[in-house]
Amino acid sequence: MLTRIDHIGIACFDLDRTVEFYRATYGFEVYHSEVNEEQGVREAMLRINGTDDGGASYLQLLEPTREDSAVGKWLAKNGEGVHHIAFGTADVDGDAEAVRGKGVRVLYDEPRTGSMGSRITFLHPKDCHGVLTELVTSAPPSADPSSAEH
Ligand code: CMX
Ligand code: CO
Repeated sequence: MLTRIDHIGIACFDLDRTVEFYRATYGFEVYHSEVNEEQGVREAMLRINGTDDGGASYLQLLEPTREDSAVGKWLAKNGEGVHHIAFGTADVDGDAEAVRGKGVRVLYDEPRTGSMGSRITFLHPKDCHGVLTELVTSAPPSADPSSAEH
């Protein structure tokens, strides 16, 4: 069951400048940052609010690490902007299978590693009315290697 907006993914050309925009304009601070080579992104998570399922909602700012990555290709075509939305669930495997059973293409056979040790998968935007949609199960706090220092 999808219980929150986990994050909104925003593609940018310059992560540091975009982080500074969100800090200077709204006062949002970086909660966590990492490079995910599999996804081809350098990213910063800005925590916006906690949610009543015990999780949180973030902005995920994304700079491509290579031109042929999903975000690199998208930026070249569209410029900066909202790239995807992500719903949080306690069971990404089960929810991905349920969605697949409804005829929506799930891009990965098995969830992969996302921000802060989460497990993620994606639904094809052409099957979701033009919205690239991610499903996320957060790592339990103790299993998140970054939780101590973010
Ligand atoms: N939102 C909406 N539509 C999108 C899209 C997006 N983010 N990305 C691509 N599309 C559309 C394109 O506009 C194109 O439509 P048209 O044929 O009408 O022009 C179509 O989908 C195919 O796009 P493409 O440029 O040829 O790109 P690919 O098919 O090679 O890749 C996708 C598209 C969704 C399969 C790929 O982006 C993907 O695998 N995404 C999942 C992984 C990802 O996005 N990782 C980065 C984020 C990591 C994280 O969140 O942690
Ligand atoms: Co994401």
